[in-house]
Amino acid sequence: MRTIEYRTCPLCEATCGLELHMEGEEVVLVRGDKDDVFSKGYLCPKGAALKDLVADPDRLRAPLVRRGDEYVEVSWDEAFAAVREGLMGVIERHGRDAVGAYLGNPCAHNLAPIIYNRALLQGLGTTNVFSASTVDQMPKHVSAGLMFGTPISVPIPDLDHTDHLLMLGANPFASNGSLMTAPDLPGRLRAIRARGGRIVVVDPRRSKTAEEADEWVAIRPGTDAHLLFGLVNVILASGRVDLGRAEGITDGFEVIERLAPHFTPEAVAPVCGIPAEDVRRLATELLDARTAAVYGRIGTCTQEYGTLASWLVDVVNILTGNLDRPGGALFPKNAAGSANTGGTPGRGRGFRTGRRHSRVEGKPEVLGEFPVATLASEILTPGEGQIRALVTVAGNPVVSTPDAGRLDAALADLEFMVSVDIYRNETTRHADVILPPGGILTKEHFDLAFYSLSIRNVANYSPPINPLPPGELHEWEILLRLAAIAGGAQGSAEECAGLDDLIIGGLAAKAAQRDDLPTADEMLEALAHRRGPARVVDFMLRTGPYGDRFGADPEGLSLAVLEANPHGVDLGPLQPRLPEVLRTPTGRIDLAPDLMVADVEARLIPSLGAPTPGLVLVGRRDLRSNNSWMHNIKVLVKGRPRCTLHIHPDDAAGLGLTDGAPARVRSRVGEVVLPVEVTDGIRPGVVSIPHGWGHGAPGTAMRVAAEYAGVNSNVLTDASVIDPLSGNAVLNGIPVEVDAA
Ligand SMILES: Nc1nc2c(c(=O)[nH]1)N[C@H]1C(S)=C(S)[C@@H](COP(=O)(O)OP(=O)(O)OC[C@H]3O[C@@H](n4cnc5c(=O)[nH]c(N)nc54)[C@H](O)[C@@H]3O)O[C@H]1N2
Ligand SMILES: Nc1nc2c(c(=O)[nH]1)N[C@H]1C(S)=C(S)[C@@H](COP(=O)(O)OP(=O)(O)OC[C@H]3O[C@@H](n4cnc5c(=O)[nH]c(N)nc54)[C@H](O)[C@@H]3O)O[C@H]1N2
Ligand code: SF4
Ligand SMILES: [Mo]
Repeated sequence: MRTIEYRTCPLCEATCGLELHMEGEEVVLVRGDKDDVFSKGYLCPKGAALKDLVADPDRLRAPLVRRGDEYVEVSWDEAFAAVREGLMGVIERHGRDAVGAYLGNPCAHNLAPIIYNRALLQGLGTTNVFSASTVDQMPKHVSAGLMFGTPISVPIPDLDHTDHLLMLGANPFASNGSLMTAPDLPGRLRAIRARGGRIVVVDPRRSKTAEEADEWVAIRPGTDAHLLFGLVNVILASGRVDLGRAEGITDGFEVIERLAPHFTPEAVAPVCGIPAEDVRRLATELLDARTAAVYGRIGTCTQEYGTLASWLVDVVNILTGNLDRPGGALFPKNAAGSANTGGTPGRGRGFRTGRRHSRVEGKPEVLGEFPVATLASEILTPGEGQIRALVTVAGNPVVSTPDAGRLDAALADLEFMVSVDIYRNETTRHADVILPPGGILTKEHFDLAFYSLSIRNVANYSPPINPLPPGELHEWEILLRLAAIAGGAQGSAEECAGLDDLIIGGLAAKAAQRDDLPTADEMLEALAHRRGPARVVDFMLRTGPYGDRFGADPEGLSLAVLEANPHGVDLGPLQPRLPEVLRTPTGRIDLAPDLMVADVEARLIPSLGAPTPGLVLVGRRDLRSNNSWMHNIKVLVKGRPRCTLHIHPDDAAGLGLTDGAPARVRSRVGEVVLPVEVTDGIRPGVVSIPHGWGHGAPGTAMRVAAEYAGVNSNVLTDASVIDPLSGNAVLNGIPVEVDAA
């Protein structure tokens, strides 16, 4: 008999509602959920392929232990015993900092790691923590943290109401959006133009998004901060500055006034490769628009001036009066667990970095992490604190992080490695033990992370659909059992349950200090029928900004309310939140944080001048990929090869490259050979290779991916250059040489 289940798609940031047609425990059809309050039926090819992902025979279902070159399926007890021996052996021999941890991107898309990774890290007690954040959005966390007080306080374009959108380094027609959660981004972008609005896309490539926009501005890679400061210069010179809702609560305006004269349109034009009159016009358009939003994403983060560019996006939004107003850029109000809805409204501890520095390269800690670009050095450089064991959770750094060849070699050098992962891939093939969590349909889902970045306030909970098959474990159980082991215990089911109780007990005790909530015991009593992530989410919802406060507000949200609303609960469009949203110590916005100003003076101003000639490499995304890990799904990879080198016809002609023929691409650190795709959809002097490919290495077990291997673009990216403020890797603007292979 067919049944229908509803579920939020966990694959990207867009949070689409899926309608899953089930025969027993098998998904036979995936449709967009027309009744979903947010996605209204939208579905992309990846969401449709969820069925194949769940059924993928290569997805691991039992723990694996490596014996020589072979992996053997073992019981969970054996697997955890092997972890205990390996991990504790390294800790006894070399101390806790000898264990590194790497947390990958799906951690943000899954409740278990979002909630329980912290316990794992506490158990490990290491300072050597790394994550995909430093190949992604860390610059935005730093700029948001310094300006507004919490790293998650990112102003989000009011997409459904804006009149003018200036987008830099983002291609939502492929990515479905990032740090801008919205199902059906293509539809929402088209709607801006349909209602008479304007979209300008700044990108070295004429992406699909640029094609669909009113204007494509073909910037030289890595120069967004210069362009944005150029806009600031024009805006200040226009005399039309209007801080809008930021007026009277913003510090540092005079510092911006002092720096801006360096960045005249004429000064930034040659750096950015954009005519000075275009810089003037782009700024004037922002000033003239009734409402406007500037939005920057991965292209603006994964570059040398990533934090400065991320900051200047919001400086421009503020100077044009668009921060915190409908149609501009607003702060979402997440129903659960956001740092800018807790504590004292309008004031907080603020944000700082550099509380410690990494051992080998002396890089500052940011959000408790070190730059993943330095992971290989930390493994390969001898001395006290050298990383000798690694724990990975949902990460594939061998494909996703810079100078991948070196990291690959480094992982082979470890004394012990354990991976919580669903595949044996380029990274986990180095693990001594692989612990696979139960499949997507066996877990509960709630987008704790992305509702803090959403263009609309929404809450949608998906309960587990299928029971856990015998012999499998939930991801949260794996993480807590690892945490227990790392803390010196056995890693038993009882210890896991005990830790889970301890965690919710701690949360309740802290919340009970609020005078609008009942006692901790009363709250725990009300949650007693739940366990694991569901219990924590229920707690966060009920104590959150729309919560029922355990009965005090009977109309308020709880998990039970969401369970009764399988298509989600719409909490309305984004609303102005200044100054309540702030969590800076001053209770004010810092328009010119000291770290930024110092970096402008130390690096940005001196970098004005003629650019270095030569080809540079950027990345790109394809709608049917998801970083490195969905290439094992035939429907998503079949067809024309997508791991190709995009190059402009003039550059191709100059280098004697022809469409379809192989080219060799070399950088300071590595070399790859891949087919050429000649296209005028890229700026001359720039070439592009998508990341996430390079499959089929010995020891991996992803048969389809191996067939469509492609090459690993991060063999070319250089780990020695990072954005100093955030530790973020530079993945775009890499100097390369290209010739026919
Ligand atoms: N289909 C698909 N969707 C995804 C993913 C995926 O792999 N595939 N990954 C997900 C993840 S983890 C993320 S973080 C998001 C990212 O989402 P987006 O930020 O939208 O990422 P991209 O589609 O890579 O678009 C980045 C654009 O930046 C351009 N660019 C490169 N260098 C520069 C530069 O120096 N300046 C400017 N202005 N532009 C530059 C590139 O040409 C590219 O078009 O996508 C998410 N969604
Ligand atoms: N050159 C270049 N490099 C890039 C980028 C770029 O634009 N250009 N983009 C960067 C970005 S934005 C990101 S986010 C990173 C991603 O970097 P990573 O997170 O390191 O890489 P992913 O490819 O997302 O790998 C995800 C891993 O999680 C596993 N996995 C999937 N689902 C689950 C699950 O439910 N539980 C567990 N435990 N494991 C699971 C997969 O098998 C895979 O091993 O890549 C970065 N790398
Ligand atoms: S856009 Fe993202 S959330 Fe929506 S169906 Fe596709 S992968 Fe899933
Ligand atoms: Mo990402």
